[in-house]
Amino acid sequence: MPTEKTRGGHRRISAAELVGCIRGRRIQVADATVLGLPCGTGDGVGTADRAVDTLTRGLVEGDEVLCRRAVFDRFLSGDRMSEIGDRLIARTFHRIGQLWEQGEAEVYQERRATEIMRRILSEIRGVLPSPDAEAPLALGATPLGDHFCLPTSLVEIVLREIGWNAESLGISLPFVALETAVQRHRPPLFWISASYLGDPESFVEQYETFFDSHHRDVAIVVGGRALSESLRHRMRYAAFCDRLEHLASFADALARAMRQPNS
Ligand code: B12
Repeated sequence: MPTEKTRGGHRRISAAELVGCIRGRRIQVADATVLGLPCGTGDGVGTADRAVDTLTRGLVEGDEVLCRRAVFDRFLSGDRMSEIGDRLIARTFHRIGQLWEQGEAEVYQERRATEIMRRILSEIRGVLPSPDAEAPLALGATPLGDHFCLPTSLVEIVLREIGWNAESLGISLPFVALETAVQRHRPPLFWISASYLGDPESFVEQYETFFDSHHRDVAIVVGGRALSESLRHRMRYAAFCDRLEHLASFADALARAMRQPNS
Protein backbone atom coordinates (compact mmCIF):
# COMPACT_ATOMS: atom_id res chain seq x y z
CA MET A 1 0.00 0.00 0.00
CA PRO A 2 1.52 3.39 -0.92
CA THR A 3 2.62 5.50 2.04
CA GLU A 4 3.92 9.01 2.48
CA LYS A 5 6.77 9.90 4.88
CA THR A 6 5.91 12.34 7.64
CA ARG A 7 8.41 14.98 8.82
CA GLY A 8 9.21 12.75 11.78
CA GLY A 9 10.09 9.87 9.43
CA HIS A 10 6.96 7.79 10.00
CA ARG A 11 5.12 6.20 7.14
CA ARG A 12 1.57 7.45 6.77
CA ILE A 13 -1.18 5.60 4.90
CA SER A 14 -3.89 7.89 3.59
CA ALA A 15 -7.48 7.14 4.59
CA ALA A 16 -8.46 7.04 0.90
CA GLU A 17 -5.80 4.36 0.18
CA LEU A 18 -6.94 2.30 3.10
CA VAL A 19 -10.61 2.56 2.15
CA GLY A 20 -9.63 1.56 -1.41
CA CYS A 21 -7.81 -1.49 -0.05
CA ILE A 22 -10.76 -2.51 2.17
CA ARG A 23 -13.12 -2.25 -0.80
CA GLY A 24 -10.81 -3.99 -3.25
CA ARG A 25 -10.15 -6.96 -0.98
CA ARG A 26 -13.60 -6.94 0.61
CA ILE A 27 -12.09 -6.81 4.09
CA GLN A 28 -14.39 -6.90 7.07
CA VAL A 29 -13.95 -3.86 9.32
CA ALA A 30 -14.07 -4.33 13.10
CA ASP A 31 -14.19 -0.65 14.04
CA ALA A 32 -14.87 1.77 11.20
CA THR A 33 -14.65 4.85 13.44
CA VAL A 34 -10.85 4.42 13.61
CA LEU A 35 -10.85 5.32 9.90
CA GLY A 36 -13.18 8.25 10.42
CA LEU A 37 -16.00 6.22 8.87
CA PRO A 38 -19.51 5.94 10.26
CA CYS A 39 -19.88 3.73 13.32
CA GLY A 40 -20.98 0.17 12.60
CA THR A 41 -20.20 0.18 8.88
CA GLY A 42 -18.08 -2.32 7.02
CA ASP A 43 -19.39 -5.63 8.25
CA GLY A 44 -20.63 -6.17 4.72
CA VAL A 45 -23.69 -8.15 5.75
CA GLY A 46 -26.94 -8.02 3.82
CA THR A 47 -27.97 -8.27 0.21
CA ALA A 48 -28.64 -5.40 -2.17
CA ASP A 49 -32.39 -5.99 -1.81
CA ARG A 50 -32.19 -5.83 1.96
CA ALA A 51 -30.20 -2.61 1.62
CA VAL A 52 -33.06 -1.04 -0.40
CA ASP A 53 -35.52 -1.95 2.39
CA THR A 54 -33.22 -0.61 5.08
CA LEU A 55 -32.44 2.58 3.22
CA THR A 56 -36.11 3.23 2.42
CA ARG A 57 -37.02 2.78 6.08
CA GLY A 58 -34.13 4.96 7.24
CA LEU A 59 -34.93 7.75 4.79
CA VAL A 60 -38.67 7.79 5.48
CA GLU A 61 -38.09 7.76 9.25
CA GLY A 62 -35.27 10.29 9.02
CA ASP A 63 -32.82 7.86 10.66
CA GLU A 64 -29.60 9.20 9.20
CA VAL A 65 -27.34 6.73 11.04
CA LEU A 66 -29.22 3.80 9.54
CA CYS A 67 -29.11 5.35 6.04
CA ARG A 68 -25.40 6.02 6.28
CA ARG A 69 -24.78 2.47 7.37
CA ALA A 70 -26.87 1.05 4.50
CA VAL A 71 -24.92 3.02 1.87
CA PHE A 72 -21.44 2.69 3.42
CA ASP A 73 -21.87 -1.06 3.93
CA ARG A 74 -22.36 -1.53 0.20
CA PHE A 75 -19.53 0.89 -0.53
CA LEU A 76 -17.04 -0.80 1.80
CA SER A 77 -18.02 -4.24 0.60
CA GLY A 78 -16.65 -3.25 -2.80
CA ASP A 79 -19.75 -2.30 -4.83
CA ARG A 80 -18.98 0.35 -7.45
CA MET A 81 -20.67 3.71 -6.99
CA SER A 82 -22.48 3.16 -10.31
CA GLU A 83 -24.07 0.00 -8.86
CA ILE A 84 -24.90 1.74 -5.60
CA GLY A 85 -26.45 4.65 -7.49
CA ASP A 86 -28.55 2.50 -9.85
CA ARG A 87 -29.46 -0.43 -7.67
CA LEU A 88 -29.65 1.07 -4.21
CA ILE A 89 -30.15 4.85 -4.27
CA ALA A 90 -32.32 5.22 -7.40
CA ARG A 91 -34.44 2.19 -6.48
CA THR A 92 -34.95 3.53 -2.97
CA PHE A 93 -36.00 6.96 -4.22
CA HIS A 94 -38.38 5.44 -6.72
CA ARG A 95 -39.94 3.58 -3.81
CA ILE A 96 -40.18 6.77 -1.78
CA GLY A 97 -41.90 8.41 -4.77
CA GLN A 98 -44.42 5.54 -4.80
CA LEU A 99 -45.03 5.85 -1.05
CA TRP A 100 -45.73 9.54 -1.56
CA GLU A 101 -48.14 8.80 -4.45
CA GLN A 102 -50.00 6.30 -2.26
CA GLY A 103 -50.26 8.84 0.55
CA GLU A 104 -47.93 6.78 2.76
CA ALA A 105 -45.16 9.39 2.95
CA GLU A 106 -45.42 13.13 3.44
CA VAL A 107 -43.74 15.74 1.28
CA TYR A 108 -41.43 16.71 4.15
CA GLN A 109 -40.24 13.10 4.40
CA GLU A 110 -39.37 13.08 0.69
CA ARG A 111 -37.45 16.36 0.99
CA ARG A 112 -35.67 15.26 4.16
CA ALA A 113 -34.69 12.02 2.40
CA THR A 114 -32.96 14.03 -0.33
CA GLU A 115 -31.14 16.14 2.27
CA ILE A 116 -29.90 13.05 4.10
CA MET A 117 -28.72 11.46 0.86
CA ARG A 118 -26.93 14.64 -0.17
CA ARG A 119 -24.93 14.56 3.05
CA ILE A 120 -24.09 10.86 2.66
CA LEU A 121 -22.93 11.35 -0.94
CA SER A 122 -20.71 14.19 0.16
CA GLU A 123 -19.13 11.90 2.79
CA ILE A 124 -18.52 9.23 0.15
CA ARG A 125 -16.93 11.80 -2.12
CA GLY A 126 -14.65 12.72 0.78
CA VAL A 127 -13.26 9.19 1.18
CA LEU A 128 -12.60 8.60 -2.52
CA PRO A 129 -9.01 9.25 -3.57
CA SER A 130 -8.38 12.75 -4.94
CA PRO A 131 -7.97 12.73 -8.74
CA ASP A 132 -4.40 12.47 -10.07
CA ALA A 133 -2.80 15.56 -11.55
CA GLU A 134 -3.23 14.00 -15.04
CA ALA A 135 -6.83 12.90 -14.49
CA PRO A 136 -9.08 14.02 -17.35
CA LEU A 137 -11.60 16.71 -16.49
CA ALA A 138 -15.37 16.14 -16.59
CA LEU A 139 -17.94 18.81 -15.84
CA GLY A 140 -21.72 18.71 -15.82
CA ALA A 141 -24.92 20.13 -14.44
CA THR A 142 -28.70 20.08 -14.61
CA PRO A 143 -30.43 22.48 -17.04
CA LEU A 144 -32.31 25.61 -16.05
CA GLY A 145 -35.41 24.84 -13.98
CA ASP A 146 -34.23 21.32 -13.01
CA HIS A 147 -33.74 21.17 -9.25
CA PHE A 148 -32.89 17.50 -8.91
CA CYS A 149 -29.54 17.34 -7.16
CA LEU A 150 -28.97 13.61 -6.56
CA PRO A 151 -28.47 12.42 -10.16
CA THR A 152 -25.82 15.02 -11.02
CA SER A 153 -24.00 14.42 -7.70
CA LEU A 154 -24.03 10.69 -8.38
CA VAL A 155 -22.61 11.23 -11.88
CA GLU A 156 -19.77 13.24 -10.36
CA ILE A 157 -18.96 10.54 -7.79
CA VAL A 158 -19.18 7.69 -10.32
CA LEU A 159 -16.68 9.47 -12.57
CA ARG A 160 -14.34 10.35 -9.69
CA GLU A 161 -14.32 6.73 -8.57
CA ILE A 162 -13.05 5.62 -11.98
CA GLY A 163 -10.30 8.24 -12.08
CA TRP A 164 -11.87 11.32 -13.65
CA ASN A 165 -11.45 14.77 -12.16
CA ALA A 166 -15.21 15.26 -12.19
CA GLU A 167 -17.07 18.22 -10.83
CA SER A 168 -20.79 18.86 -10.86
CA LEU A 169 -21.35 22.55 -11.50
CA GLY A 170 -24.70 22.30 -9.75
CA ILE A 171 -28.39 22.50 -10.54
CA SER A 172 -30.55 24.71 -12.77
CA LEU A 173 -27.88 26.27 -14.97
CA PRO A 174 -28.81 28.12 -18.18
CA PHE A 175 -27.05 27.07 -21.40
CA VAL A 176 -25.18 30.37 -21.49
CA ALA A 177 -23.45 29.40 -18.19
CA LEU A 178 -22.67 25.89 -19.49
CA GLU A 179 -21.20 27.47 -22.60
CA THR A 180 -18.86 29.68 -20.55
CA ALA A 181 -17.75 26.76 -18.40
CA VAL A 182 -16.90 24.63 -21.46
CA GLN A 183 -15.00 27.45 -23.16
CA ARG A 184 -13.03 28.23 -20.04
CA HIS A 185 -12.15 24.69 -18.88
CA ARG A 186 -12.29 22.61 -22.10
CA PRO A 187 -13.33 19.35 -20.40
CA PRO A 188 -13.04 16.21 -22.57
CA LEU A 189 -16.37 15.06 -21.09
CA PHE A 190 -19.43 17.15 -20.27
CA TRP A 191 -22.68 15.73 -18.87
CA ILE A 192 -26.19 17.09 -18.75
CA SER A 193 -28.52 15.48 -16.25
CA ALA A 194 -32.14 16.27 -17.08
CA SER A 195 -34.74 15.05 -14.60
CA TYR A 196 -37.21 17.86 -15.23
CA LEU A 197 -37.68 20.13 -18.27
CA GLY A 198 -40.08 23.03 -17.89
CA ASP A 199 -40.00 23.72 -21.63
CA PRO A 200 -38.69 20.69 -23.55
CA GLU A 201 -38.88 22.49 -26.94
CA SER A 202 -36.64 25.32 -25.83
CA PHE A 203 -34.30 22.81 -24.14
CA VAL A 204 -33.82 20.83 -27.37
CA GLU A 205 -33.26 24.01 -29.36
CA GLN A 206 -30.63 25.39 -26.99
CA TYR A 207 -29.06 22.00 -26.50
CA GLU A 208 -28.57 21.59 -30.26
CA THR A 209 -26.74 24.93 -30.46
CA PHE A 210 -24.54 23.88 -27.53
CA PHE A 211 -23.86 20.49 -29.13
CA ASP A 212 -22.99 22.09 -32.50
CA SER A 213 -20.42 24.35 -30.86
CA HIS A 214 -18.65 21.71 -28.79
CA HIS A 215 -19.16 18.14 -29.97
CA ARG A 216 -15.85 18.06 -31.88
CA ASP A 217 -13.76 18.53 -28.73
CA VAL A 218 -16.07 17.44 -25.96
CA ALA A 219 -17.89 14.13 -25.46
CA ILE A 220 -21.35 15.32 -24.47
CA VAL A 221 -23.16 12.75 -22.36
CA VAL A 222 -26.82 13.10 -21.51
CA GLY A 223 -29.05 11.26 -19.08
CA GLY A 224 -32.01 11.63 -16.79
CA ARG A 225 -35.64 10.75 -16.61
CA ALA A 226 -36.84 13.84 -18.51
CA LEU A 227 -35.13 12.73 -21.72
CA SER A 228 -37.96 10.71 -23.20
CA GLU A 229 -37.38 8.61 -26.30
CA SER A 230 -39.14 11.19 -28.49
CA LEU A 231 -36.90 14.00 -27.21
CA ARG A 232 -33.80 11.87 -27.62
CA HIS A 233 -34.67 11.18 -31.24
CA ARG A 234 -34.28 14.88 -31.88
CA MET A 235 -30.97 15.21 -30.04
CA ARG A 236 -27.41 14.29 -30.89
CA TYR A 237 -24.94 13.20 -28.20
CA ALA A 238 -21.78 11.15 -27.65
CA ALA A 239 -23.73 8.91 -25.28
CA PHE A 240 -27.14 8.69 -23.72
CA CYS A 241 -27.09 6.72 -20.47
CA ASP A 242 -30.20 5.74 -18.61
CA ARG A 243 -28.08 4.13 -15.92
CA LEU A 244 -24.91 5.13 -14.15
CA GLU A 245 -23.41 1.76 -15.03
CA HIS A 246 -23.64 2.74 -18.73
CA LEU A 247 -21.88 6.00 -17.98
CA ALA A 248 -19.08 4.23 -16.11
CA SER A 249 -18.41 1.93 -19.10
CA PHE A 250 -18.48 4.79 -21.58
CA ALA A 251 -16.21 7.06 -19.50
CA ASP A 252 -13.79 4.23 -18.83
CA ALA A 253 -13.48 3.49 -22.56
CA LEU A 254 -13.06 7.19 -23.35
CA ALA A 255 -10.31 7.63 -20.73
CA ARG A 256 -8.48 4.58 -22.12
CA ALA A 257 -8.72 5.91 -25.69
CA MET A 258 -7.38 9.28 -24.54
CA ARG A 259 -4.37 7.56 -22.97
CA GLN A 260 -3.44 5.83 -26.26
CA PRO A 261 -0.40 7.64 -27.73
CA ASN A 262 -2.00 8.23 -31.16
CA SER A 263 -5.44 9.31 -30.05
C1 B12 B 1 -37.03 13.74 -4.53
C2 B12 B 1 -37.98 14.12 -5.64
C3 B12 B 1 -38.25 15.49 -5.84
C4 B12 B 1 -37.52 16.58 -5.06
C5 B12 B 1 -36.06 16.73 -5.58
C6 B12 B 1 -35.19 17.33 -4.50
C7 B12 B 1 -33.79 17.58 -4.95
N1 B12 B 1 -33.21 18.63 -4.43
O1 B12 B 1 -33.20 16.83 -5.74
C8 B12 B 1 -38.38 17.85 -5.37
C9 B12 B 1 -39.32 18.07 -4.23
C10 B12 B 1 -37.64 19.12 -5.67
C11 B12 B 1 -39.19 17.36 -6.59
C12 B12 B 1 -39.85 18.23 -7.41
C13 B12 B 1 -40.59 17.88 -8.51
N2 B12 B 1 -40.91 16.62 -8.86
CO1 B12 B 1 -40.14 15.04 -8.03
N3 B12 B 1 -39.50 13.40 -7.34
C14 B12 B 1 -38.59 13.13 -6.45
C15 B12 B 1 -38.38 11.60 -6.35
C16 B12 B 1 -39.12 11.07 -5.11
C17 B12 B 1 -36.94 11.13 -6.32
C18 B12 B 1 -36.03 11.76 -7.43
C19 B12 B 1 -34.60 11.34 -7.25
O2 B12 B 1 -33.75 12.10 -6.80
N4 B12 B 1 -34.32 10.07 -7.54
C20 B12 B 1 -32.98 9.48 -7.38
C21 B12 B 1 -32.21 9.48 -8.69
C22 B12 B 1 -30.78 9.05 -8.42
O3 B12 B 1 -32.83 8.53 -9.54
P1 B12 B 1 -33.16 8.89 -11.09
O4 B12 B 1 -33.58 10.29 -11.19
O5 B12 B 1 -34.04 7.85 -11.60
O6 B12 B 1 -31.73 8.81 -11.78
C23 B12 B 1 -31.22 7.60 -12.27
C24 B12 B 1 -31.23 7.51 -13.78
O7 B12 B 1 -32.25 8.28 -14.35
C25 B12 B 1 -29.86 7.92 -14.21
N5 B12 B 1 -29.58 9.33 -14.47
C26 B12 B 1 -30.25 10.43 -14.05
N6 B12 B 1 -29.64 11.54 -14.52
C27 B12 B 1 -28.57 11.14 -15.22
C28 B12 B 1 -27.61 11.90 -15.90
C29 B12 B 1 -26.56 11.25 -16.55
C30 B12 B 1 -25.52 12.04 -17.27
C31 B12 B 1 -26.50 9.83 -16.50
C32 B12 B 1 -25.40 9.14 -17.13
C33 B12 B 1 -27.49 9.08 -15.83
C34 B12 B 1 -28.51 9.75 -15.20
O8 B12 B 1 -29.03 7.51 -13.15
C35 B12 B 1 -29.73 7.55 -11.91
C36 B12 B 1 -29.39 6.30 -11.14
O9 B12 B 1 -29.85 5.15 -11.81
C37 B12 B 1 -39.06 11.13 -7.70
C38 B12 B 1 -39.64 9.71 -7.66
C39 B12 B 1 -38.89 8.82 -8.62
N7 B12 B 1 -39.59 7.88 -9.16
O10 B12 B 1 -37.72 8.98 -8.90
C40 B12 B 1 -40.10 12.24 -7.95
C41 B12 B 1 -40.46 12.56 -9.39
C42 B12 B 1 -39.25 12.49 -10.27
N8 B12 B 1 -40.93 13.95 -9.34
C43 B12 B 1 -41.87 14.21 -10.19
C44 B12 B 1 -42.44 15.49 -10.42
C45 B12 B 1 -43.68 15.55 -11.31
C46 B12 B 1 -41.89 16.64 -9.82
C47 B12 B 1 -42.33 18.10 -10.06
C48 B12 B 1 -42.56 18.45 -11.53
C49 B12 B 1 -43.58 18.31 -9.19
C50 B12 B 1 -44.24 19.69 -9.37
N9 B12 B 1 -45.38 19.65 -10.00
O11 B12 B 1 -43.68 20.68 -8.98
C51 B12 B 1 -41.18 18.91 -9.44
C52 B12 B 1 -40.13 19.39 -10.47
C53 B12 B 1 -39.05 20.20 -9.77
C54 B12 B 1 -38.07 20.85 -10.67
N10 B12 B 1 -38.41 21.98 -11.23
O12 B12 B 1 -36.97 20.34 -10.85
C55 B12 B 1 -42.31 12.97 -10.94
C56 B12 B 1 -41.86 12.98 -12.42
C57 B12 B 1 -42.94 12.39 -13.30
C58 B12 B 1 -42.48 12.34 -14.75
N11 B12 B 1 -43.34 11.88 -15.56
O13 B12 B 1 -41.38 12.66 -15.10
C59 B12 B 1 -41.71 11.82 -10.06
C60 B12 B 1 -41.32 10.55 -10.83
C61 B12 B 1 -42.74 11.50 -8.95
C62 B12 B 1 -44.04 10.98 -9.52
N12 B12 B 1 -44.22 9.69 -9.60
O14 B12 B 1 -44.90 11.75 -9.84
N13 B12 B 1 -39.14 16.02 -6.73
